[in-house]
Amino acid sequence: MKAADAEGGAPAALTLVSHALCPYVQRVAIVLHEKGLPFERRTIDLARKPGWFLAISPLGKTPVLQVRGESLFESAVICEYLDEVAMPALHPQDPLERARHRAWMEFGSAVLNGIGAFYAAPSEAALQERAQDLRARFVQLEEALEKRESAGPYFAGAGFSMVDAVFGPVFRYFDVMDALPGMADFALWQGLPRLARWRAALAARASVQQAVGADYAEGLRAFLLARGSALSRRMGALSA
Ligand SMILES: N[C@@H](CCC(=O)N[C@@H](CS)C(=O)NCC(=O)O)C(=O)O
Repeated sequence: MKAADAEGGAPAALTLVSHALCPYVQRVAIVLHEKGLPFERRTIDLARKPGWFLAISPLGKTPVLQVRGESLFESAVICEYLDEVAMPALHPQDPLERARHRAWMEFGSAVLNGIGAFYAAPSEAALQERAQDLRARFVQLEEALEKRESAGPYFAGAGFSMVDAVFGPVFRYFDVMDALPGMADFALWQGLPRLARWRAALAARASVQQAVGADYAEGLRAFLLARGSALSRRMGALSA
């Protein structure tokens, strides 16, 4: 069933106002793909926000989803809207279970903040601390996966859910960052088999793959190198 079947009408022409690297944009792109909803992208440069973008994005952030003349902002809200108007449902039916999933989506946003703090860490000491913070989050995730009743491979078992749409972009950072100098020393993924399996399943999912362009890895490396951070200096030392 497509959006046209849902109460409230089809979100006919959809435009996703995007930034090429934004993980919050990616989660919306993943949900759109999972629901088979065609959409156009309008990619902006967040370093030079155009006036038309500031006029439709109250917080000046991507993503914005344009739907029938309305501009929706905040990725979680956009994802919830899409789940209400188009099948398949990516949230569980049971309200308690749905609330639990929403809480883990929020956890995913906290991990994204942790990744931002890691790549922006100004000193080696801060980088070490931020790596430990990330590692602690990953251990929490492994424990959450361990408590599941199913074997996976996704967050809630065999079916793809909204939590998966949030974590696909989280894990994608590490497809680039794992290869950076000294990353292995942080042992971020060590001894976390359920998390590794979840990450691999998300990386193989078509909706997750299509959420970024072919130049994503190159773009992310350039972005990280330009941060002026401890991680940038490690990267610069390698390419010097
Ligand atoms: N809570 C927002 C976060 C979105 C966000 O932080 N977007 C970043 C890019 S990934 C942004 O637009 N930053 C520009 C800025 O803050 O000026 C959401 O979930 O949509």
